[in-house]
Formats: sequence, structure tokens, C-alpha cells
Amino acid sequence: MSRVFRLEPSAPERDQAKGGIVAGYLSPHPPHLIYADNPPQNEPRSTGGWEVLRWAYDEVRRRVRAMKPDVLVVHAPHWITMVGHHVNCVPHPRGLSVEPIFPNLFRYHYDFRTDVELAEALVTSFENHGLVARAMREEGVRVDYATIGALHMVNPKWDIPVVSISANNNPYFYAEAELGQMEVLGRATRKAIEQTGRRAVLLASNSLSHLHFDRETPVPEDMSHEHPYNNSQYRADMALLETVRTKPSSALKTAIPEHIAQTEAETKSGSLTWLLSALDWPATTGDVLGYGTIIGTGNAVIEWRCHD
Ligand code: 2X7
Ligand code: FE2
Repeated sequence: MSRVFRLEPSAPERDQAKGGIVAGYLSPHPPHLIYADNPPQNEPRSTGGWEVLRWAYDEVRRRVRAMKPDVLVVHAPHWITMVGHHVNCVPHPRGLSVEPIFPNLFRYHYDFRTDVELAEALVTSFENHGLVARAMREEGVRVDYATIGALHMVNPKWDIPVVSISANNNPYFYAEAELGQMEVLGRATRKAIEQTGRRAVLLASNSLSHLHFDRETPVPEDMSHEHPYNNSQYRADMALLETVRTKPSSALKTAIPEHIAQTEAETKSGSLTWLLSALDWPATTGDVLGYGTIIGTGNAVIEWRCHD
């Protein structure tokens, strides 16, 4: 019987073996997307809607599957913690997640696995970087719809382990756009991922312009009523996306706070800044896979790849 000895791993094997962040996505979570997707986990049924954004997510699904990551790490603005940054360390979260404003659209039965080793490493790394951090170990704490929304849209099979990080709520209350701490949180995230040798894909679960209509149409997915909240919100989103598409990501260090000031964007919760900092502000442009409004809010699906 012949035996084959290979001294050097092939290039793809080398890439697979090496830990680190592989890619990051701006992955917005409005409940309408899951409602329109009609997965078996969600109770309400729809006739579709918001297709362009959902096609963008189809492309993300293809790309992420091809990357074969060990873990998806998500930062989500609707898991709000008033003190510090919490990391979900529950090994097997299961339950029903309900969107409080749109329970007619989102009643989602979730059941997934946490990468507990990485989750705990994140808590330690956050503390080592001078941040207040907590491991959340309470079984049965309901997982918020922004965490579920991004994760479902990127991986509806839920066959990749997850780590989810809360949004410390202080930026909403105390500052114009106090994003400095999110830079530190991103660096600390990168360090923990490298130390644990994980190949990770990161998800920033944020909409862009965030004003939404206060009346729902009788058929929520009636796209003849869907449009930007107003032209200035739309123009500000386009200005931000133009920067994403044409400039190295470091240009977003000033563009994101400017956009927040113009639109009260959901990125004020810090998810996008956390993502780009974790990726070490790549010198590349972002790949805008789709943009669309949802009950007037602006939403973009964007990929940044990591090249080493
Ligand atoms: O959480 C959201 C959102 N970010 C945008 C639109 C509608 C509902 O929920
Ligand atoms: Fe939201």
C-alpha cells in the first residue's frame, strides 16, 4: 500500500488552519426581512417583499458557506445593556424571540449553539482592554430580534456556532456619537479570535437611517408603500455608501458619526464601528451587495473581506 507524505499543507489548507477574522458584514435585522422570508421558525406568514435586500442576503449566504467559518460573531443593538458589554455564554439558547413593536411580523423559535470557549475568551479580552464586561449565563434569557435577525439572514440553517455581544446603551444617552469604546471593543474582539484560533465571520446588525413610519399598511409587505422616510435621509445614506464603495474603510471613521448626526442612524449603537475596528479598518472598499428601505428606514448589506 502506498503512503503519501505531504510536508507542506496546500495554500487552501493553510488558510483554513489559520485562525482570524475572515470577513465582516453589515447585516441589518428589521423583522420584515424574516417575515418576508417565511422560514418555518417564524410564526407569521407573508407573500414576500423587500426582495432586493433578501437577494443581497442570498449572496452573503453563498459567500459565507464557501468560507466555512468556525463561528459567526454578532453585535446587536437590541440586546441593550446599561452597564458594560455582555457576551452570551449560554451553550444552547432556545426560545421564542418576539419583536416588541412588530409582534405581527416576528415570533421566531430559535435553537442554536454558542461557541462558549470563544465567548468566555471575549469577556476576558474585553476586561484586559479596560472595558466593563460580563458573561451572560442565564438560561432562558430571551435572545433579541436583532441578534436573531442578522444570524438567520446570514445562516438560516444555524449550523455554524455563534457568539453574540450586547450593545452598551450609553452612547444613546450621553453623547453625540460616542464610538471610541467600540474601537476598543473591536480590537479586543480581534485579539480573542486570534488567540483562540477561530476562523470567524463578524456581523454588525445595524440599519442605516433609522426614522420609520408610525403607521403600518394593512398588508405590511405591500411594496407600493415602501419608500425612504424622506429625501434627506436617503441622500445621507447614499453619501455614506459612496464613501464605503470608493474609499478605504478608514474614511468611515469620520463618515459614520457625520451620518449619525444627519439621520439618527442605528449605527449609533456602535455595531458597525465595532466591526470595522475588529477588521483593523481594512484599506479596501466595502462591497455593497444591496440597499433598500424597510418601513422608511435605510438598510444596506455590505461585505468587507480580510486579506492577509
Ligand atoms: O429594528 C428595527 C429596525 N432597525 C428598522 C426598521 C424596522 C423595525 O425594526
Ligand atoms: Fe433595529
